[in-house]
Amino acid sequence: QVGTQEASPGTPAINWDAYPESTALPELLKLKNGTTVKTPEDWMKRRRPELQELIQREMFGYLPAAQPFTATVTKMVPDALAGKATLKEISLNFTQLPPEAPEIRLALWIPNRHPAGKIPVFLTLNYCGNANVTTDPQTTIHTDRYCSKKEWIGQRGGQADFWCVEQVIDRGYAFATYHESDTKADKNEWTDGLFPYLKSDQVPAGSQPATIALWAWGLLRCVDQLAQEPQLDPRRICLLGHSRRGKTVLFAAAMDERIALVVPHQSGTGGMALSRENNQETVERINRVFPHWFCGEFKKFGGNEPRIPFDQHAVASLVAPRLLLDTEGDQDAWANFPRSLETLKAIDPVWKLLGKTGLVGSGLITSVTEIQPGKVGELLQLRLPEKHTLTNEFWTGILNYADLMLPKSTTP
Ligand code: GTR
Repeated sequence: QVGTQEASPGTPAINWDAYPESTALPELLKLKNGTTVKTPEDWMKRRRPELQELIQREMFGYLPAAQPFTATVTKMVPDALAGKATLKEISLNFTQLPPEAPEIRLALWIPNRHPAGKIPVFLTLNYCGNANVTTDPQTTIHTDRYCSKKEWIGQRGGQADFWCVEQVIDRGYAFATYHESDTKADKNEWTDGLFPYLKSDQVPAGSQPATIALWAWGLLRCVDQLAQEPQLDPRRICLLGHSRRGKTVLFAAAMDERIALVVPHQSGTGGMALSRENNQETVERINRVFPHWFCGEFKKFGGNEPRIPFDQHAVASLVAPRLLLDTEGDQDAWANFPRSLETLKAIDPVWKLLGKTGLVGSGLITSVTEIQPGKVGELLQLRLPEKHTLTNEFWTGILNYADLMLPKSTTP
């Protein structure tokens, strides 16, 4: 059972010899066999797969393999958002899973006015249903999925000010989203969503995909679909998630090179913030309060952080050489932005090894006007005077950064 903290009677004790203690961050540019990583090929072909294996086995659980699906457009609204966008609601039905396995309901708004060429897209994971992300009266409301905020179930636009979909559309980007409970409810129960269908007998109980891995899997199936959408640019697929969903998008981008830009917004512990010397949310606390987010193996590290054979810099390093924008609020008591900036510093050598700029200067900016050519690299922390939330000012920074740093448009 994923999320079980107690070893059942008869389970052998953890062999701590395999997890030597180190208060220093484990080295990124060294293979398991001790050889130094010297070339981009050493990194991409050898070290990256080693780290992907490690973070899945010990933290997130193994990401299930992709599944084929049929994509059915269940609704098409050419004049959504007061005529600014075309809304496409697409249902992803997994053809090799039993028919009772849930579908993923992807909502996609494509700007009706945009620069020539293929359109970049932001894909997000939402808390409480697609109708909650905008006040657009045309989005279908679903009430059959779990949401911890009961007042949002069946309600429209509860988080419209947070997702700022119109702002994204006005800037010429498409916006896509799915409700996390399509894949897994945010609770320590394992009978709903896709877990019953995606768990594998080949994987040890302690490394079954936990909630964050299942959410990430759903995002990557949405990417499968977005990459096929004729108007969208498959080279400019961006992922954004907040907090627990920030942890999720970081893991998804670490596992899949199709993501051009990832924005783990205020992702904190288990996301961009290092677990070692984390004086805000400890691994012990996150495992205790949210036992379903990470796999069973991760439980042993609560109070034993120096024994984690990697740290969050290893997760973030897997995004190299792509774009990683770490957005933080300086009044956010959860996300530990100083320890997230340390992660950026620790991974910078990987971008440099791959011939990229990585960090420019300290890597920290505190205003969106600082996003200028030559002033920012593929790695950046944008820290605004905000709390634990997403605002239009963050979106302005994110979209300015995307305009500047994403590859130029592919011709239609
Ligand atoms: C907190 C949790 C954080 C963060 C946050 C959120 O309670 O401890 O790690 O994920 O929730 O998702 O808003």
